[in-house]
This record gives sequence, structure tokens and C-alpha cells, in this order.
Amino acid sequence: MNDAAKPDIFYPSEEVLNQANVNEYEEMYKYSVENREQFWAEQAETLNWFKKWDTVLDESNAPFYKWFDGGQINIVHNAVDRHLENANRNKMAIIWESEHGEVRNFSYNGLNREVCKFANVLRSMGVEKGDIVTIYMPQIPELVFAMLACAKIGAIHSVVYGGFSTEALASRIDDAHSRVLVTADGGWRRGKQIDLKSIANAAMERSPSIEVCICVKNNGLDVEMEPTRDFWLHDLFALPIASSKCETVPTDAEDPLFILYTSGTTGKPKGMLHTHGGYSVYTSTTHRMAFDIKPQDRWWCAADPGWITGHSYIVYGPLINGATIMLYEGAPNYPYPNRWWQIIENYGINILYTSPTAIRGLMRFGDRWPKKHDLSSLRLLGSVGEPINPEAWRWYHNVIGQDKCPIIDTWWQTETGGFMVCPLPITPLKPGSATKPFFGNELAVVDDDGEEVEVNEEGKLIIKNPWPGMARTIFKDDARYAELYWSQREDGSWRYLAGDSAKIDDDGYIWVIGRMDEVLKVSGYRLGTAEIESALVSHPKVSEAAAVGLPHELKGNAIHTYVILIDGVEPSKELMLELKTHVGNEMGKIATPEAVEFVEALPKTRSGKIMRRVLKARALGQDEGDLSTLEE
Ligand code: 6R9
Repeated sequence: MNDAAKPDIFYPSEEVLNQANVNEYEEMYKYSVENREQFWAEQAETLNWFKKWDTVLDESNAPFYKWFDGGQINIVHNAVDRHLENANRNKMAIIWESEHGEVRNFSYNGLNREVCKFANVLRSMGVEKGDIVTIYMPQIPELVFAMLACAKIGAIHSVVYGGFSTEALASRIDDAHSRVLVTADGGWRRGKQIDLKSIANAAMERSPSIEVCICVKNNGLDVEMEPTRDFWLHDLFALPIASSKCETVPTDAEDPLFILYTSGTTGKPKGMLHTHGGYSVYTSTTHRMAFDIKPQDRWWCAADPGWITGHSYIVYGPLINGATIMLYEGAPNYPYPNRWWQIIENYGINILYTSPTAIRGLMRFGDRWPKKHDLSSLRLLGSVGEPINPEAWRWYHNVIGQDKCPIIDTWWQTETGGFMVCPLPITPLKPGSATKPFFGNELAVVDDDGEEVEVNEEGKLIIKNPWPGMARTIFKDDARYAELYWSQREDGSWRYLAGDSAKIDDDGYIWVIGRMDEVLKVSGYRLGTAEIESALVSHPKVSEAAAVGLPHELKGNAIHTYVILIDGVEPSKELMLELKTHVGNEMGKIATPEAVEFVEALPKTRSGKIMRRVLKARALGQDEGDLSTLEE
């Protein structure tokens, strides 16, 4: 049967149906939305609490909802400690492989030892409950240890993706006022060493709040250490303070667990704040149900812990569920395009969760690379970060999933903490749709007036209810949080605005189309036009800049920029390349523009806002739409 003749709906096999953790959707969904608090209380019961909650959901100060208020918990108590009391103690928690083939394994017992030592070291550096520790690391086990160590002592982590550069790191340190930075000498990518410590040094110069920098020796780069500020982790671990015993601190359910900066509509990145209680319940429940987690599973979420996907589904959800997690530091196609398939075969990975960009990137090398490997251990596949195009879906399903693995396409955001729309393994699938709402959630598509649109009509995606994994606020900016995301209806109910456009089909399947605001998903990474523009404008020869996303075969979207130079500077090819590099140096390679176009003027509204939609329409040769607000 050729691709075109394949049915549009894929039904799960008997085998998948028989082993499903949840074997029925409709009735349970109905129960979960009609008895939302009851449903989430039942899920919360599966975790260990130091003290049980008083109320499941407190709506008295909406949209600042509280979940499990009055309860005491610590996510690490559930992700690590409780496994030490049962057969998981000696189970593999983390398998790590580096690009150049180094392998390190940690059992749950071993993980606990490392986390305790790290927690004691942080304490000895004066880190206390409520302090924010910034973490800037390659994808190595110490990144996970550092996150868990913070949580264990009630400190708040702010992980900055290791692919970001000086300005991105400095502004995040600054906003969080971190006293302590955890970093590494460097990382590996495509056989090259990435010099993280130098970037960290430059960022610390720009953001003077850092008093202590703990540095992990990863690739042995010769780096500059400032003697009164910088410490090697292995030196600290050799001291008596780094005892391998450390009590986990009980935190209130609503105590902050982490902030994670994400790009928003305007201005600088927003620190989305998540808490211990609801986030523990939400990530573990979604992971267990959508990915059918079994005790013997080897789970591989091939994202970076520096993004929300890594926080929720490399670290917290899977560890709470006692899974064995795979971590790989390196490029998917290094030294050859079979690297990932080799990892799956070598370690017997059962579930692979990745992005459409990664799938498209590996697909272009052809079937012969995966076909060299035994991928029969795979049971389920997952997708996240952007809509998956049907062609990539089919390849993933046929070639990687050998026609037997359901594809769990999960729609969610940094703000939502965990999956909001996703199939269960038993759900019939339509390629390109994340299918139906997860339990407890009611979604809709509305027009500009907030009215629900007809079936199959495009509009704004909204969520009509609170859920335990939701971000509680934007760090230091409650007002902006309420204003950006929430609106209240006349009947008093609240709605969360996702920022995506979508439609819902006759079967109730949700099709997410893409962002409606100034957020770009480039290779699945979330970037803001504002950050890219400000990186451009920080170049001495640039007067004004605008960035838009244009469709790109591999990356989903590619960054196109328009630049007005300062008076007297002539456009040139060299300057174009220099500006591209400049953005890469300031923000990180992922933000390097695909194109820099020199222009005399930018389309603006009368109030001076750049009309990016006009730039985009022009670039695509499309109708420019309503130009009535365009400046003369
Ligand atoms: C988890 C994550 C959020 C934005 C979101 C949407 C896009 C994520 C998607 C998807 C279609 C999916 N997105 N998953 N679009 N189908 N399965 O990516 O969080 O980095 O905050 O980005 O990503 O546009 O609004 P984040």
C-alpha cells in the first residue's frame, strides 16, 4: 500500500489495547471534567505527602489558583526518596551517554547520593529555601543532580538552556537576582567543544549578582576560574561538607519549585513559575497515562533539560514514576545519522519522545540508517514542540515505529507544565492532530470576540479550566501574568489564552496550527521576535530591526530579519554575515537569522509598533491584509 492510500485514521493494535494503563477515554474524561477536584485528588493520592492538603483547588483569588493548598510535599521526596524504600532502589534511574561514547549509569540509590552531596554543597554556599540558583549546563547528569538538589532543600532553580549565549544568560541571571550559578567547563557538539565557562564568565560580568559559581568538569577544557568566586564541583565534593546524607525539606504544595524563562509577546523573557505540589501531580499523571509507563520501561525524551519538555518529561515526571531515563549529550547525526537508532538498539529503549524537527532532520538521511538497527524494543513514540506534518508523522510511524507504535503527539507549553492535549495509546490517531484534551481539561476555539467558532473553523485556542500543572505566575509580575493569559467572562468564569491558533474537527480532534503572537518556534525551540530584534539593535551599526518567522522545511520556521542601518553605514554582504554572527553570539546559535535584509523603513502602526504580519505577508507574496492602522 503506498502512503497516499493509507487510511487517515490509525487504530491501536490489540497488543497496545491490552496493556494500556488507561483502557477507556470517553467515560473517564466525562468523570474528570465533571468531578475535576475529585479526579485530581485521586491522582494526588498516588504521591507521598508530608501532610495532606486542606483544599484541592482554591479559586478564591482567580486567576491565581492554588492547588492542594495546606498540603506539604517535596517533588524530590517523590522523584527520588520514595524509590529508595522499595525495589526501585537498585533500579537504573539514569543512563547517560556522551557524543564521544562515554557512558555513566546511576541507580536510584546512586542518584540519591549525588543529589544529597550536591544539596549539601549548595547549602554550604549559603543557599537557603526560596533562593534562586541559576543552572547553565550541557546535557550531563550533573544538570539533573543540580536541579534535584535545589528542589530538595527548597531552593528554586532557574535553568538556562546550554545553547543560549551571553546576553540570554546574563538577562536571566539578572531578572532572577541569582547569587549562585552552576555551570560546566564545556560541552560537546558534533565533535567540537562548546566553551560554556567563557560564556558564563562574560555573563557574570554583565550581571553582578553572582557571588558563587560552581563549575563541573565535563570535557576538561582549560577555563578561566576566578579564585574568590569559582569552585570546581569535584573539589567541593572532596570536602567533608559534601556528605551523602541530606534530609529532604518539606515544602508547601504552593512553594515555588522553579522558574523557567520563556519568550513572550513583548519585551524580555518571562520567568514562568511552577510549584512543588500541583506540578508533581500533573507531570507524573500525564506521563503515566499518555505514555503507558511500565516498571521495566526505558524512557528516552530526547529534548534538553533546559526547556520545559526536559524539566517535565526528562526529569520530574519520569523519575516520579520510577522510570529508567536515557540522557544523550550530543548531535543526533554524529558521527553518522544512525546515532539515535544505535542508542535505541543498544539500550533497548521502549519509548522515544522527540520533536518534529528532529524527525524531519533524520528522515532526510533516508531509511537505510534506521533499517540497520533493531528497533523492535520501541512500543510508543512521542512528538512535541510544533505541529507535526503528515509526511514526518508517517515516516516516524512506518520506519521508526514499524507500523506498530502509536504516536503520542502532545500539545502543551512552558506555561501549562504538562500535556494539555494528547492521545492515550488507545486513541485512534489522525496524523497532525494532537487529538483530544487530557483528563480534566476543556478546550475551545474562539473568535476575536471570545465566541466559540463553528466546527472546523480556525480561531484562538483557549482553556476553560484551571489544572494542577499550570504556571502560578510570571516571576515578579503577577499583573502581567493575569493580563497576558487570562480573561474573565460575564458569568464570572475564567479563560486561559494559549497564544496558538487552532481548529476542532467533527470528531472533536484538535488541530493546532501555530502561534498567533510574536513567538517563533524554530526547530521546536521557543524564541521571541523581541529578543532577536534587541540582539540586532545591540550592534553598533544597527538602528532598527524586525524579525519574523517564515516556513522552513526542516526547522518548521526560520528567522528572517529586516534591518535599518544607522546613518552613513552602507549595506554589504560582510555586514550581513557579521550581524548573523552577532545574534548567534548574543542569544545562541539557535537564534541565528536565516536572512538579514537591509531596508530603508519598516511598516509600523501609528503608535509605532512594527507590523510583523505585513512583513511576513510581503515576504510570502501574500495579501497584506488590513493596512488601515499603517503609519503614513
Ligand atoms: C512543550 C513546548 C509552546 C508552543 C505552543 C505551540 C507549540 C508545542 C505542540 C505545539 C503543535 C504540538 N507546540 N507542542 N504545536 N503541536 N504537539 O513546546 O513548550 O516551548 O513553551 O512552546 O509550542 O505553539 O504554544 P514551549
